[in-house]
Amino acid sequence: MMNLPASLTIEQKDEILLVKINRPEKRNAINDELVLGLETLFSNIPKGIKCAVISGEGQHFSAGLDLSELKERDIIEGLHHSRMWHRALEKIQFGTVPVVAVLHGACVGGGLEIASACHIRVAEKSTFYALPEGQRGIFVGGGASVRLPKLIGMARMADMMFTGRVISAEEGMQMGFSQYVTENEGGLEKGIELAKKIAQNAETTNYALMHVLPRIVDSGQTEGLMMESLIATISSSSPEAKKRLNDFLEGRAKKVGE
Ligand code: 1HE
Repeated sequence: MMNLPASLTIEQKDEILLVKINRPEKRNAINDELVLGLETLFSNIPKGIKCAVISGEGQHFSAGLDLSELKERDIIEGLHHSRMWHRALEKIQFGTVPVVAVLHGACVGGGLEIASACHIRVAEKSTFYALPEGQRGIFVGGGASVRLPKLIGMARMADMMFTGRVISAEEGMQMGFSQYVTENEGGLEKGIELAKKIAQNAETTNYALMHVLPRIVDSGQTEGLMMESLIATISSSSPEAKKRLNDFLEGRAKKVGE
C-alpha cells in the first residue's frame, strides 16, 4: 500500500479512485506533506483504476498553499519548493488516469492550481475562485501561469491577481474553468457519473486526450496536424476501436446522446 499522509485519503469504488484532500480544520491548505502525497499517489495509481475524482473534505475544496509553511526560504529553497509543486501537478495532468476535480467553497491559490491540472472540473454552486497571491505579495508557483490562461485566458488571470477579484461558480463556468456547475452537495455524484463514462472509453482515446491533445495545443499548426494524424491512426488501428466501430455498424452500439 502507498505511504500517503493522513491528510490525503483514497477509496476505491470499482474502477474509480475517490481522492480526498482531508485537512478541513485548515481548510485543506496544502502543506509540503500534501504536495508530496499527491505526487506519490498520482505516480502510483493502482492497477485497474480507470479514472480518479478529487475533492475536498469540509466546507472548502482548498485554501491553497499552507501559508504557515511559507517561512523565510532562500532563493534556492523557493525554487525547489515551486518545482516540487510542478512535479506533483505534472503527475496529475500527465499521469495514468484522467482526473475529475469536484469543487466547492474556496478553490483559491494552490487549490485553483491543483484543479487546473485536472482534466474536467465540476463546481458546486458554493465554489469561489481567487488568486490571493497578488494581495499576499507573492506569485503563483504551482503552474497556474501556464495552465490557467489556457482555460480562462491571460487577461482574466491577470485581473484576478491585479485586483483580488473573486469569481463565482457560474462565472467560472462561463469563463471555461469548470465544465459543469451543480447544486451544493451534488458535485461528487456528478463527478462520479462523469468518471464512470470516462472509464468506459477506449484506453487509447483517454491516453490521446490526456497526453497528446495538450501537446498539440502547445505546438505549431504543422506539428499539431502531424501529431493528430499519428494519434488518430494509432487509435483507430487498436483492436478496441475496430470492435467499437463494428458494434456501431451492426447496430449494437449506442447512438449519439443515448
Ligand atoms: C490556513 C489557510 C492557508 C486557512 N494556510 N492556514 N491562500 C490564501 O490566501 C487563502 C487564505 N484563507 C482564507 O482566505 C480563508 O481561510 C478561507 C476563505 C479559505 C476560508 O475561510 P473560513 O472562515 O472558512 O476559515 P478560517 O477561519 O479563515 O480558517 C480556519 C483555519 O484554517 C485557521 O486556522 P486556526 O488555527 O486559526 O483555526 C486558518 O489560519 C487556517 N487556514 N487557510 C494556512 N492558506 C504553489 S504556490 C500557491 C500560492 C498560494 O496558494 S497563495 C494563497 C494562499
